[in-house]
Amino acid sequence: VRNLILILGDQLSPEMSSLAGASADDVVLMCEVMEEAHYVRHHPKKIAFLFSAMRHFAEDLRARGLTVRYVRLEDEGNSGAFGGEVGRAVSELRPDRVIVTEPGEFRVLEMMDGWQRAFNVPVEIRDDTRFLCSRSEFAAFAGGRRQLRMETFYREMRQKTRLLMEGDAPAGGRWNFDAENRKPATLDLFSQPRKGFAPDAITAEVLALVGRRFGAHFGRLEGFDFAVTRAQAETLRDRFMVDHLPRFGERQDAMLSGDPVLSHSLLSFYLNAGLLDPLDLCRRAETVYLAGDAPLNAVEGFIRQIIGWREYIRGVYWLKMPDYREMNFLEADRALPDFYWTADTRMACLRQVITETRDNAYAHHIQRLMITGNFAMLAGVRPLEIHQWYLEVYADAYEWVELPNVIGMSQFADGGFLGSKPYAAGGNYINRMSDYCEGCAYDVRKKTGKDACPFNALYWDFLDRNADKLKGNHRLGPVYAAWGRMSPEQKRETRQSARAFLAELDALPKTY
Ligand code: FAD
Ligand code: DLZ
Ligand code: SF4
Repeated sequence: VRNLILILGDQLSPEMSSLAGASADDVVLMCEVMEEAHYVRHHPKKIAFLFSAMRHFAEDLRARGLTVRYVRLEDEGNSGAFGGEVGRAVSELRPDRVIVTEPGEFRVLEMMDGWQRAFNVPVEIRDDTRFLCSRSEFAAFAGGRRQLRMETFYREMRQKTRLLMEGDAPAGGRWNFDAENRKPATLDLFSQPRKGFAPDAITAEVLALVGRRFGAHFGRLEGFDFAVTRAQAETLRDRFMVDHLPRFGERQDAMLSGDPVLSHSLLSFYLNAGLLDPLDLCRRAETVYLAGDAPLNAVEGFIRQIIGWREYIRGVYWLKMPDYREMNFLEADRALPDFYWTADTRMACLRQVITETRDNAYAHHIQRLMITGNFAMLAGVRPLEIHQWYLEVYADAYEWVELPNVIGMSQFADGGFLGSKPYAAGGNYINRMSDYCEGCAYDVRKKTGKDACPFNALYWDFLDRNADKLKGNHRLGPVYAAWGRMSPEQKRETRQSARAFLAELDALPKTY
């Protein structure tokens, strides 16, 4: 055997750099390993999705004439780890070298760095060319700056890709149309039902396996209807372009019980696993705009999420790891409340988002940022614990994308390296952007007291508690001024309400 090419579960693209130049003299190794499914207790739908997509991809590679060594989870001899499987394949096949594409997690890259020595074979680690901005290009962009801003990076990516450009100027004369994208929740936002796929024989076998081996993990396996092949993911992509993209922008920040997706694309599972190509997706969205079938604010917003946020987040991850994982700028030290695992809370917003997360292994951006993320930050939950939760519960979660979104964007645990201010909000914001408060045991209009919305007192208490760290942030100037204008009595009541609520939270039993 000439080359042993390792393909990981989130590298399911025919264009993978590790596959460039592959021929019949090579062997492609794919393996289902306990270590990956267990290092955090992933949602069963995520495991089922990846195992089924991996098995389908192996069939595609075989159809291309490649030899695939596919190790199933319960195959005899499965060592249960990437290293063990590479070692086993090297000793049986004696390849001239091992080829991989760089992984999405620092943890896995560290393993790979040890293989050359451990298995006495050259190991070639290639760049992941699915991303527009390589790790070294991002490092050059970041330079030695203490703070980065996505907007600056995004403009460079627009120029690099030429997406939505008219000569050197952005289409429509502006780079960013977000100001038009903050429509609150109204019932006319309900979106078309999403297409799902009935399990085929491969998926049915995987579902039985996952139910048997991972049934105790948080999350429902029932109702699994994800795309598991490139062709199926492309069907979803094409439907999104017609049914949802035109309204993508205006409802981006809204949340409605009964519609967990609204006009979001629901494509992150497939982008991150390699079933869809990010640049191709953006080009298609641009074509819809150029044909006059979707407005610029929608298409620019969608493209910005992908060539802007997604690339920027990845850049920050590789720039800052491994220290980034441990960051805790606000010195938060509360355990993650049990209801993140049970949805058993009287707060309707959290109950709704956690229930949807359990059922679908999905929540959209504002739910992740302004409900579960916002609450954890206001309550002072340890960043590492909430990071672990996000990594476990969403089917699109890999550390490269999940960690900076949690540590940086949602918990402000990096002290403002990635974003300019904490995404903190009280009940007013949630009430404006969602219909959750209507069904809540708490009163969103009340600021303090036992039946007041807990987000209200927690919001001010968070700012007060962290004043020494946050007061200097110029974007928070107006809110600190408003806090300063409150009477001593109001302040005392607010602090008391927040403390009483947090004490109740700490007293809740642990069941998960
Ligand atoms: P859409 O709203 O349709 O957006 C289109 C695409 O843009 C997404 O598919 C995604 O690829 C990309 N995108 C949008 N926002 C971001 C972002 N902030 N970072 C990276 N890519 C983005 N995204 C993940 O893919 N995996 C995660 O584990 C993850 N964890 C998150 C945790 C927190 C606390 C927050 C606030 C955000 C997280 N995100 C994560 C980003 C974002 O919420 C999801 O990408 C998005 O909700 C996926 O749903 P969608 O495909 O319907 O997105
Ligand atoms: C998430 C995951 C799971 C649950 N299982 C596997 C697996 O058995 N085999 C595999 O190749 N990949 C799996 N993955 C995805 C990996 O965790 C992912 O490729 C690495 O974390 C690098 O991003
Ligand atoms: Fe959430 Fe407060 Fe609204 Fe209840 S009242 S749903 S706790 S924001």
